[in-house]
Amino acid sequence: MHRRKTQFATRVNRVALSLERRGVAATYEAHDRLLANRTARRHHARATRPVLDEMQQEIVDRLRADGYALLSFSDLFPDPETWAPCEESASAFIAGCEQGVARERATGEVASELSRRPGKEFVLRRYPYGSALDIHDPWLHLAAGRRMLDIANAYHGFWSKLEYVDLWYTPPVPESTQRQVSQNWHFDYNDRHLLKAFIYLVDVDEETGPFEFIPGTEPGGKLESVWPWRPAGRGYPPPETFDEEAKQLPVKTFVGPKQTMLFCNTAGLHRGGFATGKARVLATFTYDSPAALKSLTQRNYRFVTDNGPPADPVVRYALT
Ligand SMILES: O=C(O)CCC(=O)C(=O)O
Repeated sequence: MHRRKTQFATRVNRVALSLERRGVAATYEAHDRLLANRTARRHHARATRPVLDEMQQEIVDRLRADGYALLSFSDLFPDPETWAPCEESASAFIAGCEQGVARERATGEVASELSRRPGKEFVLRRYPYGSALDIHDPWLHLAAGRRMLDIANAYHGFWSKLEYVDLWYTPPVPESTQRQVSQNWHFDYNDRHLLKAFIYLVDVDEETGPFEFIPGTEPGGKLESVWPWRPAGRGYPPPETFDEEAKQLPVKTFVGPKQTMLFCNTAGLHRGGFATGKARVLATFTYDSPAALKSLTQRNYRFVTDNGPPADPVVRYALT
């Protein structure tokens, strides 16, 4: 009797979960087509369009053609003054992670100052959910600056939201370790309009868990039918079969020196962070649509300000 009740409860849970997922997906679609994203598109269409310089335009063109654009930080930000505060913050983060990881290895105990998210413990994060960030934080300052936002908005065709700002430190694991979650091929299910920026904060080679992407698998891309995007959908093709299939596809593996910068539409298939030789460290920003924030995702930070909201409406829209 108990067993039957348990099986029944499991079935009810599964049905409830599936209904909830369908409800969330329907809310997303309504906001994408009719509500929040329509407003964001209208803002973009009505406001004076920023004039993109050659580099910004090239990034947008490459994103439209291939779903990604690879460059060096200094291609987009030639002034070394832009990098200086980022370097300082990155060095402090790396030093803290190295100390914490060394202590964990020595004591076998978890270092409580290292921030990990349940389900993805292999990544150490600079900003746990709910972190209060102001515009003086070097990464928020960079991510919410017009040089970055104008690229995101031109690519999306609407005023984007800045959903996520973080630094990730991924310590190496033995090669025999099984890949976990985002180390496997997947698409991000939380928006079809996704743009992520990654900046490598160390040199990344094949053994440092490089980011990988299959160009064309993003929504609207030539290969989108390989594993079609769905809101709240099955983001992970089964690795047992797909890892072999991927070998026939035009996989891009982004190895590169420190300050390599990559823009990518991660609604297409990607994976990364399987570091086996040395730790991978990067900065990552996500630009998405208001529909995603209304239904499928939430910001990892709280924007705080003493001087009222930012005066520039594009920046204000991205942060609030
Ligand atoms: O860690 C990586 O390289 C993969 C990241 C990823 O899956 C994502 O940002 O959506």
